[in-house]
Amino acid sequence: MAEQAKTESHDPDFPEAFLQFMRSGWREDPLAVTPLPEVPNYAKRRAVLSEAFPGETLIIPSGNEKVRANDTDYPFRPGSDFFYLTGDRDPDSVLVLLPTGAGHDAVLFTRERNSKETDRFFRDRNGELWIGRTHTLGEKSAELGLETASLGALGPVLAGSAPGRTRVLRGFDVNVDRAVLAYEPDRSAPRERELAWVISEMKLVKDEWEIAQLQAAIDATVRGFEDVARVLPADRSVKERLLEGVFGLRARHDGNDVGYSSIVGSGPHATILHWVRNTGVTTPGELLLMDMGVEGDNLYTADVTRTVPVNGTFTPLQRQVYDIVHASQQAGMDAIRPGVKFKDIHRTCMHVLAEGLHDLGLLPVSVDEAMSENSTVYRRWTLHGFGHMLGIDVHDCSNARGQNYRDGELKEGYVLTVEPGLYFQPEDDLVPAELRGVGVRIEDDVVVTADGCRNLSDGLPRTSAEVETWLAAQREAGPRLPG
Ligand SMILES: [Mn+2]
Repeated sequence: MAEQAKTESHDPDFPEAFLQFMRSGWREDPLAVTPLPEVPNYAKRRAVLSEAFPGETLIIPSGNEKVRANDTDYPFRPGSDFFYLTGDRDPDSVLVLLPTGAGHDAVLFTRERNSKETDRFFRDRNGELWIGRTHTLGEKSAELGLETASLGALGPVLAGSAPGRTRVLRGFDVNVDRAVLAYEPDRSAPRERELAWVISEMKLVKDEWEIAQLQAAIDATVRGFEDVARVLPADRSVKERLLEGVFGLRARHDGNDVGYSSIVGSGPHATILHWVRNTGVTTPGELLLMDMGVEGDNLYTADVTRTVPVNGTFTPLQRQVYDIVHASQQAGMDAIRPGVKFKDIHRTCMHVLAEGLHDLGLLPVSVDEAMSENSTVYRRWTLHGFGHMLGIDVHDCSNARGQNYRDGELKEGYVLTVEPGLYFQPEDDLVPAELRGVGVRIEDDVVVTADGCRNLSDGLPRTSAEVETWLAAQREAGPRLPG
């Protein structure tokens, strides 16, 4: 049964003569494999994790492929924590840290090749004839600097790991979750959460290599925004999806993909925080909000938002709203330095927004009252926080404990977004008609330095005047393709 490769209903049959013919006459060319230059980074991280859990078995899966429809899957992306610790990109792989006297041995359990030795080579949709050459266990080991073993050997390891001395990163691999539950059904959730938060908190401080990865992703994102500006007409409508597609082309060409679904919100769509349907069209005279980020080759992602006037010039009211948001963002950036509380940056940004809302005549109470903890009515128009950590995940470090993130202090090497916004819903009867359907967000990615922060996305304009000049210059330069 194991050798019975799956055949789809639309696949032709396999007559015996054909099977025999396909089983011979193939050459095996050697594959040149060299260790990835970033291997020492992954090893260093595994050593930190090892120290946090002496004597325990740690199980961190890559995750399984997800069905899109019938026999087609979504493009696979490895689990972020797994990738952070291994550099491996394959589905179903599982990193196991096995305790030894002096620490842990790291073993990567991973799929074997469906190479030419069995009919899977040409019959299975995971066969190499279908998907291309994959690595042998030895080749993968050489490339990742990590001991490898066949996925088939994982079961006994899971079954043999000591109850109460094993932790699994759950929710990625159904087979691993099920196997561990089978021998330890009363596993306590806090132990599992501890593994997740330790890894998340390891990721808070980015080293030089990681900052270089983020910078590369952000630089590609800057080029992507330029590409989009160059095809955005000032005097006629185009589909939001044209802009999404142009940016997506840049993301696939210069990086791995987009780091999250691009938000391209024209006019009132700009007030919908996660507008990813992108079914609208641009309208001259309205604003266009674009929240887009390239995920680089090593899976670090940018997260950048710009709001531009489609016809090239802000109206006085659009400019007033834009300038409030910009002032809020600038105040946040000015406040960022090591030792400052994450919550205080939030408060700084929101205070500027609340003052702006007061100036627009919208706040029903004083700025101070609106800012008090038991009011926060200004949030009707600000909706979200000032920003979040950024890394391999667009919302990085999301399992970190509150005391080290939302309630914690910033440290040198943190990378975070600063992204205040103002959003006036089309159906909001508490704002004047001319504000309804206006949404503005400005989002940049900054790294905390010894005495402040550095804006990694300063390749894009931020002030209203700079945005107008930049948009005009891009249009003047004309459309371009990556490459
Ligand atoms: Mn963001």
